[in-house]
Amino acid sequence: MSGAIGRRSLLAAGGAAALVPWLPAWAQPIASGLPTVGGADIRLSIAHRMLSVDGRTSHAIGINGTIPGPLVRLKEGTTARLHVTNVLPDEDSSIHWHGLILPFHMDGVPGISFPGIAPGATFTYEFPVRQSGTYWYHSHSGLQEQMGHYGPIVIDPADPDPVAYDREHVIVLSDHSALHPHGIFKKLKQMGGYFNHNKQTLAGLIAGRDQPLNDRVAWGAMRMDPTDISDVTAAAYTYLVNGHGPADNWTGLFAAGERVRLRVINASAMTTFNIRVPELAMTVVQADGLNVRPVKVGEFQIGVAETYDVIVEPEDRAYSIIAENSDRSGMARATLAPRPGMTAPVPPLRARPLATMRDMGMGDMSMDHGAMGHGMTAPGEPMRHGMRDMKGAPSVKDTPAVQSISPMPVDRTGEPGQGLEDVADALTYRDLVALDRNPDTRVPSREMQIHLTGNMERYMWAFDGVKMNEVTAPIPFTLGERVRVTLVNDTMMTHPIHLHGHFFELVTGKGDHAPRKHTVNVQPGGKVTFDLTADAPGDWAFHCHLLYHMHAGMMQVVTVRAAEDAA
Ligand SMILES: [Cu+2]
Repeated sequence: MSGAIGRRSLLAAGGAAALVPWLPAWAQPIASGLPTVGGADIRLSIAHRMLSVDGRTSHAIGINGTIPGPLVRLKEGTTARLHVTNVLPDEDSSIHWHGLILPFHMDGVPGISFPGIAPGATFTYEFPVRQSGTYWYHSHSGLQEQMGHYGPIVIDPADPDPVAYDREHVIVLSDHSALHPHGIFKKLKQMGGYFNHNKQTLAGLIAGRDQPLNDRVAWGAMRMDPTDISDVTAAAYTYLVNGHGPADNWTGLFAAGERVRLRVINASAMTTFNIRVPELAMTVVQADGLNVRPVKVGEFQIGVAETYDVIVEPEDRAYSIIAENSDRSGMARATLAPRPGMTAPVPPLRARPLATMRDMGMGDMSMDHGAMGHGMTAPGEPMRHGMRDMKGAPSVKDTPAVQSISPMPVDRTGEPGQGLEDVADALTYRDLVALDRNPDTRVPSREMQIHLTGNMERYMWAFDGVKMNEVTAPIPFTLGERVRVTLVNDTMMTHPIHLHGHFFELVTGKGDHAPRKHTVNVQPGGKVTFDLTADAPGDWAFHCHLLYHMHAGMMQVVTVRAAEDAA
């Protein structure tokens, strides 16, 4: 329980090296590998524990006593058998295996795939391991994920790995708060911008920073805030690498000359990260667990629940790994070093970004965030009406969960994401090309559009204006059919949209080598199109992976049935 607290006082007393044998692996800020479980029968136990971050202790939920939970290491071609015990005294729990292709009743979503795991009960998950790569697992019960209930999965391939590397480090990113998640949600419900301490100020206006006055008036008339990039910011969060805060400085070791594989997992509840290792190029080799053609970048955005594997070839010196929240309100920080105790400079947070007219779904009508002041000088009613024209989206139900409809959403898969507008060598989805040919290259026989809708003021989030608790029927797919799905973002937020039990192919012009993903970030005012083969019978969760958006209703159920079963 108190290992991490003990570590700090002990560190003060002696040298880190002398202590290493006495501490569990997770308590060591120097990587000697995450605690790992594998083999024919894996046992995981979910329980309360205390977590110490940068010297401050708070209440959390861990798995097998650690946060993140242990690395689950599987092998493609075997059968996974995982016995999960819920030691929480008074609430159900669950584990969802994010990105894994498995029978739907092993998917771990209470109310959709199974009843959940009652206090004191053990549920055994058993499924064939049909893939390889970097994935993760987390609770799908309540808001437990925010409290530390998540961990990494690495599946070693049956065939030789096409990615050559000498050493690997798993980098689990997360957002930790000393506030209870229900408290965070309550504050968001009371005031959507509660955690935004980055609002524009009168001082900024006078000093000529930020937006000019007429832009501010126009945005205000629309009841929107261009500094509103993320709902929960560094005001509430400390950003973690493998459970360690920036001051804890988790350190991954390497030997000069090695090719080091970083398996980066965004296990946070609400945070879109921009990742860079200053002065070190990264070669992206895998996205969402599936190999892609190597692409060299200086920085990349990782949405909540996405994974990226990158190769770095560091020299004999230390480097900082920087994971900056896309709103630039805070960062996670870790170190790569050839020897323990080394550090590299940590760059300051960069200037915070402002949302643009493109983020409002004004598409190519906008030149830049100053455009409205010139092109549409009349703030107020006409504009406001234009931002909520339901005729532009006939499939969307007119409910309070719809604050705006993007009048001109555009494909933004060629843009790197918020907080990276001024970074030249950042990854975009259009840079991704699958290493292997897509398993299904049929032309879709049907198309559908789903709108991502929200109301920041009332903190309501939904698909097509209908919250999960108001949905009357699942979204039906016929087993084996191929469908083209377009997600249209009518909100000012980036939403990481996740479909359980399937991979889908992003339509970005890569033909039969389209990148395949389980989670896709849809930029504000943007749209993303993917092709889906509905090849997994059963009921599957489909939701925004921002935890509080899902909790507020941005979730539905997809059902895949054989043609003869369909009503
Ligand atoms: Cu969302």
